[in-house]
Amino acid sequence: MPKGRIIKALSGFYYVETDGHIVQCRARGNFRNRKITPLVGDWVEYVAENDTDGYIMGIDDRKNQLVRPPIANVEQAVLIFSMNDPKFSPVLLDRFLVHVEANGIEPLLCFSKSDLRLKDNEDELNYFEEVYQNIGYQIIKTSIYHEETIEQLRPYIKGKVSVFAGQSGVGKSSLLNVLKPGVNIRTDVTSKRLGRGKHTTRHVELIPLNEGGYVADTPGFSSLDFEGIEKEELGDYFPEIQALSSQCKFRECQHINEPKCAVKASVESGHTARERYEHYASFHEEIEQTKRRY
Ligand SMILES: Nc1nc2c(ncn2[C@@H]2O[C@H](COP(=O)(O)OP(=O)(O)OP(=O)(O)O)[C@@H](O)[C@H]2O)c(=O)[nH]1
Ligand SMILES: [Mg+2]
Ligand SMILES: [Zn+2]
Repeated sequence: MPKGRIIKALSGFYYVETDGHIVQCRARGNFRNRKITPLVGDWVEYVAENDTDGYIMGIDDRKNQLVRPPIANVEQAVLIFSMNDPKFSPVLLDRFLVHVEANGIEPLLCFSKSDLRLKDNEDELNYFEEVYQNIGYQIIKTSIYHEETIEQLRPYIKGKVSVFAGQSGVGKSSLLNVLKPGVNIRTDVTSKRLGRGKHTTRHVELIPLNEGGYVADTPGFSSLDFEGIEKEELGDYFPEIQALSSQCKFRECQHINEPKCAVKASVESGHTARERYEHYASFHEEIEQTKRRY
């Protein structure tokens, strides 16, 4: 049976790329009895009815699978956060980072719309840049109006399967449009009143790059819950907290109320960013509250 990769899913159809051409498929295989739905990024086996249409019969095991955005076999998550319009949100960035870390996917931080950087949030942005760099995250700053910033991003996405994630209006589709001139993905002005995007992109799609590799453009969203993540494992998804946890007095330390906690000591001495710790504590609380409700 021929094989290919799903690069787009829309209204019950799966667009399977194989040897540079696309076969439009419906799902038919017995994976449906196992309640598995094909995802963009899946490697599938299909039967072709003709050159352009076919049926998906089987899905290969996935290396990983993101729920939001729904996509499989991702090698890198590019977390796009605009410096302005919508306003830079470190707490939302940490939410995304927890999900990416929990899925074992390599993150790349992209601070977009650098041309809109304001004088009055300059200090805040510089501060967070240093915080994330100290943890070991790579940061790229981009503006679709400055070609040299796009050239800086290019080597990081070449040859890989990357997903562009971030809230609506941060410029995910716009970045793809400049990375691959001619793709003409719809973008829209962010709503003035809310300072948020209008959810212009409505489906997940893998775009093949000329230099090799794929980028998944995805619809933005502004909330992300911690379903499937236990509070006991949350610390593992903050690399700097994870690194300190072996020095806490208690082996199962959650770094909340325990005495002799190396993480809290590190926050007090200024070695661990307080904001990151606060986000950790509030996510921890949120997971606990959600559990209690059921
Ligand atoms: N000034 C400036 N504006 C940008 C930049 N990148 C994108 N924009 C604008 O931001 C708005 C939203 O861009 P989109 O690319 O649609 O954002 P998106 O992240 O794809 O949004 P959704 O599809 O809704 O998730 C558009 O008006 C873009 O022109 C940038 O680097 N600088
Ligand atoms: Mg978009
Ligand atoms: Zn601790």
